[in-house]
Amino acid sequence: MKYQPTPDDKFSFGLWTVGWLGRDPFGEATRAALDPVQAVQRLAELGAYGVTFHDDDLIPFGAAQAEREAHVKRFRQALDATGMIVPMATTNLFSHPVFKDGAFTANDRDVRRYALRKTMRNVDLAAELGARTYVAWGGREGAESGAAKDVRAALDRMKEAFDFLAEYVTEQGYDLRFAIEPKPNEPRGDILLPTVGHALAFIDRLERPELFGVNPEVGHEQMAGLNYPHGIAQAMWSGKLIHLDLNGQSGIKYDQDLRFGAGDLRAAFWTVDLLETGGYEGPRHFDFKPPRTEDYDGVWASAAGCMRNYLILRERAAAFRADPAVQEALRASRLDELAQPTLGAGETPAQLLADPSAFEEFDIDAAAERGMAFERLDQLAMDHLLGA
Ligand code: 3MF
Ligand code: MG
Ligand code: MG
Repeated sequence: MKYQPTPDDKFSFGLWTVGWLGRDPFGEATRAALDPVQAVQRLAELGAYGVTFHDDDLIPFGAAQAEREAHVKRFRQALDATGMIVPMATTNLFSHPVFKDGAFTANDRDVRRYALRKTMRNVDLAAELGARTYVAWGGREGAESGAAKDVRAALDRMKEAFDFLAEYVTEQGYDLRFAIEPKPNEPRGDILLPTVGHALAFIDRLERPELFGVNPEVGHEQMAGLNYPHGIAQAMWSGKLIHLDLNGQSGIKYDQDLRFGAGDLRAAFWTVDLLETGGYEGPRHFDFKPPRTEDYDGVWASAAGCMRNYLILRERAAAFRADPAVQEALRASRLDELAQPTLGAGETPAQLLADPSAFEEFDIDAAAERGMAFERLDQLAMDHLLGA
């Protein structure tokens, strides 16, 4: 069947996505709780290969040890029965009121120490379940007002936390890397590490940067008015795209978490084109919220839609790249020239200064007049995207 996902497609979903009950700042839950075991079974039936979780999605906050073990055991049995894997896990450092001022950067030191312990505990479980990526979204690491947070001190505490956790996984011998997930705001007025660029720069200041990458989410970059494909392209260029959160967003507003393909469809097309041609081999992970208008039939239709849209876009992007008219248009837009180094091999400043064709004899007016032919190229992309 066409557009039928298989485990080879590496589609994964967070337990908190299909398990979102529809509670929002203005209204109560519209759906009854979903058993994680049922989520695993349904996602496997739909063609996903993996499931991800926050500690509290799997084991209710504050559960006693015996209860904890029972939850993990049932989950593990569901994984074994379905062949689903856990490519990634993460910590909930945002729901409980104790994290109201953050976790790794909370002003209260005891809260920071508790956040580290909560994370270490779930890192252990992640490693036990075979996860290779540990996501860190610092949703409450931020502020609503100026003096409330000393940002430089908070970044010191953030670095301290991540250096410590990297030390811990190294000491334990876990094959696990951390992926920092940027977001500009919501639930805090302003969140630290608001964009992919901020996160990449932060990682460079860590003691073991090789153990870190980013987990960019479509909607989070778009909430900041940024171009998601450009963001993940820079993460790839830095060797730091180790995981990602695919979903949909319509412009600069609250975090919509629409199913992948909804919202900015053109950005979704370029995202798939980049992932499929750029050598990304990680999970195609969906972090979306089935709208609260939906019952559970609607939830599964929404989850299936994420995968279906990815597969349709994969087909359309491949057809775009294979089209001889597109290849011709790419040449007309001189993409092949962009791929050429600006300088000759080993060319020195003195040699460039001695090249009159680069300056003295350069026909500036002729170069300024040359059209770039981008509109024809983009219309070809549009034709492929629309199936014209
Ligand atoms: C919030 C998010 C988070 C993160 C998650 C880590 C609750 O906007 O995107 O989802 O993705 O905490 O994976
Ligand atoms: Mg989101
Ligand atoms: Mg996310």
